[in-house]
Amino acid sequence: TVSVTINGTSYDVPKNYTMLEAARAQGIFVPTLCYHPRIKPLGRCKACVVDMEDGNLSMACSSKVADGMSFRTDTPRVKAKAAAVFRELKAKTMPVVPPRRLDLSEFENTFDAVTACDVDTNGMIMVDPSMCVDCGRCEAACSKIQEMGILETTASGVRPHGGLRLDETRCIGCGQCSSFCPTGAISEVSHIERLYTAIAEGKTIVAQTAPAVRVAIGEECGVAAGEVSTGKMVAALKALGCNYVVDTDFTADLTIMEEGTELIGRMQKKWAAAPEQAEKMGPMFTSCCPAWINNIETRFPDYLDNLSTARSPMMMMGSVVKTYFAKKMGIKPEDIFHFAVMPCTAKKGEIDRMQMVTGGMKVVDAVLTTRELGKLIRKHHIDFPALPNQEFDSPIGSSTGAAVLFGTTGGVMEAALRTAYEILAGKPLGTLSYTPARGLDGIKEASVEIPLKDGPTKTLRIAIASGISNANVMMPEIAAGKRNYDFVEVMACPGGCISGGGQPKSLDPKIIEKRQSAIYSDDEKAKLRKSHENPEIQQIYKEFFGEPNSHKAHELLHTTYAD
Ligand code: HC0
Ligand code: SF4
Repeated sequence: TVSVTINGTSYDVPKNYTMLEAARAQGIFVPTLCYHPRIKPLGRCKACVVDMEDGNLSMACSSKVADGMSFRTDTPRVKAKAAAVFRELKAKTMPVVPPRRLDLSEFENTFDAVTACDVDTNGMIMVDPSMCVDCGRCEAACSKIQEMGILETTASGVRPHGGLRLDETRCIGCGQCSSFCPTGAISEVSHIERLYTAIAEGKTIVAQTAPAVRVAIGEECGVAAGEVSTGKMVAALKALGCNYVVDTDFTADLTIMEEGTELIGRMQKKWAAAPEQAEKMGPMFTSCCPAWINNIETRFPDYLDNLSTARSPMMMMGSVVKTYFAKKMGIKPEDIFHFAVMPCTAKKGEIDRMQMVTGGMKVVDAVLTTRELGKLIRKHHIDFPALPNQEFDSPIGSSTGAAVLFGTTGGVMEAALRTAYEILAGKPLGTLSYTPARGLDGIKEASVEIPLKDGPTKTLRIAIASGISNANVMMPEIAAGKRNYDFVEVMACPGGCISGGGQPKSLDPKIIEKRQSAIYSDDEKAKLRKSHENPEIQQIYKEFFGEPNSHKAHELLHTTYAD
């Protein structure tokens, strides 16, 4: 540690701290705007200046502490500087002409009514330069964290690079930019109006909720980060007018059955092939992250045949709700409005993919992000922390610990191994918590030895890419034969869905770890922890699908990709 004096009092602080971290650690307020704990200091807004002993002003976000240093955060000129920064921003972001709402009802399946002028959208995110304060956080999220380089911030606000419109770029819709934006200049395309319209039309409202929403929705409505709010989330959705609330975790278990069966089929062929031929087959990639699908379609189309054909759990739930569930409940599918609450902005694009049209229908009608659900809960004055816990609706509401793991990087892999290993080896994988798949490293890999129940021991080489930048490093190396895998999980957001682009905005540097621990604890608490043990999954195969990868399963639970 080093000793620093702040506002006349001395403190011992770690020597790698910035002045900002040193002050905040003592509870001393320093205003910031462009600073974000998960981005290297940008030093753009200058709201965080402090008064140094030598009479200079210094930016606290980007200067390190030194032993014996002394500075003040409370002098009149520091306050005047911060006030000037915010005054200027306010002037910039108060549009002279209020944005005009256009009637775009004929396009309602593509995007909701959007504001006029310069607002740009690709159906997943929306960019409104008139609200931009030029802090640069979105640009850093896109180019430094995701390494996509789609955006640039200029004096006239944020825009895609090179004068392109968003849908002319290779933006994958991950929404990381929107979760770092402090003003709403970049946001998700809102689907809240779709829900209100459906309620007004008297539709039967069915909601599904993603694994990662339950560990983050509380942050929007007065619950501490890292707590699991499943029961309150269900209660809040019922209070908002949902007739049924079902669990995406149920179809995460269904995904394991479908994708696991597909993997086993591929591996049996691969293990039987000559080694050279086997290597040429390449790995199977997971297909549940829509931003990853967008990325592979635009950047690596040669690998489309390596994507699992399983639809994402969200889309599987759409099919199940409008067929199996509708029939059981005696409701006509066209009278159902089915929406998903997701931690993700790219999911808003996934529901519009033409490959997902099933029986002439869109099976998921809208996607609300965790942030949008938070907004609704607050708008309707629902006292979230005080809500009683409610259960998901049967018979598509039960799930296992394996399913909730989907919400974090490595979780799909771990869930798949629990089931695939047991089917192949005829006995359980030694440990339920498979540590090589855990944690937040960008690329994790492991070899799993599987003693086949009817043959020799085989090796399954797995890898997990957390964040699209890591996937984009991995892909050319796979193509060059430098990385040889059998099964690869990719999630486009670093950490997986827990840090999805539609999750609550947070300035807590440990937020991803907190949400990840919540996911792991939810798995540990579950009575059943393997997808194939879920009784409602066994029932839906018995009553409806027959068996995994059956003809009916292919029709409703699998898809194709665009090249
Ligand atoms: Fe995810 Fe999913 S785990 S993508 O991250 O697979 O968004 O939470 O809902 O569909 O289950 C997001 C989260 C989902 C899907 C599931 C998968
Ligand atoms: Fe970049 Fe993702 Fe934002 Fe698109 S959605 S601009 S890829 S951060």
